[in-house]
Amino acid sequence: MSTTWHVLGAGSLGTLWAARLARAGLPVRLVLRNEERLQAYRAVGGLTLVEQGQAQCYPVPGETAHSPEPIKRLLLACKAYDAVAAVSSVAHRLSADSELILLQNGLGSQDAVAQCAPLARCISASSTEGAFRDGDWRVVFAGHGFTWLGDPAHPVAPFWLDDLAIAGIPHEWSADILTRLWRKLALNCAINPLTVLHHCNNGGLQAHRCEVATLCAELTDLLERCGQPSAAEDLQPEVERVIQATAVNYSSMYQDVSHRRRTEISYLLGHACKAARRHELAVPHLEQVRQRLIAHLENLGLPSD
Ligand code: NAD
Ligand code: KPL
Repeated sequence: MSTTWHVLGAGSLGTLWAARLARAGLPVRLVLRNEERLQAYRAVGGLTLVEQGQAQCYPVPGETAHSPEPIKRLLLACKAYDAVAAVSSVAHRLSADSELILLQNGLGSQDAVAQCAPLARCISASSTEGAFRDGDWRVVFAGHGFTWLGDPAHPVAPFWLDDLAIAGIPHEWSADILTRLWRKLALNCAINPLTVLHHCNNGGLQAHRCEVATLCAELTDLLERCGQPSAAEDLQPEVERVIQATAVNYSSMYQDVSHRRRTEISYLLGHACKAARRHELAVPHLEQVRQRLIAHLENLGLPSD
């Protein structure tokens, strides 16, 4: 009998993973926030995944964090700022042979989660897949991509990667997951805040090349100082390539702000600036962009942490 995948966070990525695992016949259970959400979910009867315009409902069983069964494999699919509270809510169900797969973008939440679940194995993930919610319990698979998974503490790949292959989730085990997370963080720091501040899509940053280049130079120094030289390599040309390749898209931070959702600023630019302070590295432009972004969010009445 396969180990059950408990998916905590029935949002965009959580639904995308849960639906594909369930479709492959693997045991999946959704962990919902409270009894009220569980009743609402049960009334609908399942998660709907929309792919190429086709909607399909998957009746994945739901439960709350208070359910008594132990959790062996937990896919943590909430935002970075919710990760610690979400894991704490199921901490009593975890043990030394539990494994946590952390889908959060940015850096900082992974270490915080590991501290509040010290016995469990924590596997970090970095994903370029894209999905968004177009209703309660309903998610649109918007962009095919890839997910890298890795465990900085133990390089050995877990056997359950086979489940991902069976479920058609494109993935690879990465011996240098931290490098991947830092590289993605740097890309997000060079692009996302500026799209919010200049109120433009990614392509709009082609009119702000100097500003992007200045941030890339500081991010390159920072990555090197943090012991991540591979993540620093050719950062600026890659940022320019991403801007060009995704010119018509709006960055995830832009979309969060335009939908009046809390951003993950503390786990992106906030984490970068904090690391720079720890290494006594001056990053005046990154710090200035962070301050401008905080002021912008406060002006809009959105959380700035
Ligand atoms: P989301 O907001 O769509 O979903 C998060 C879900 O977690 C929400 O349904 C929320 O209610 C739930 N949640 C939060 N705390 C909870 C708790 N304590 N108990 C139960 N449920 C709880 O977020 P998302 O877009 O799926 O993003 C998740 C992470 O993946 C983020 O860090 C994001 O940056 C990253 N990511 C997202 C995408 C994407 O396309 N959506 C792509 C790459 C990376
Ligand atoms: O990942 C992104 C995002 O919008 O979050 C890209 C497209 C790389 C822009 O930073």
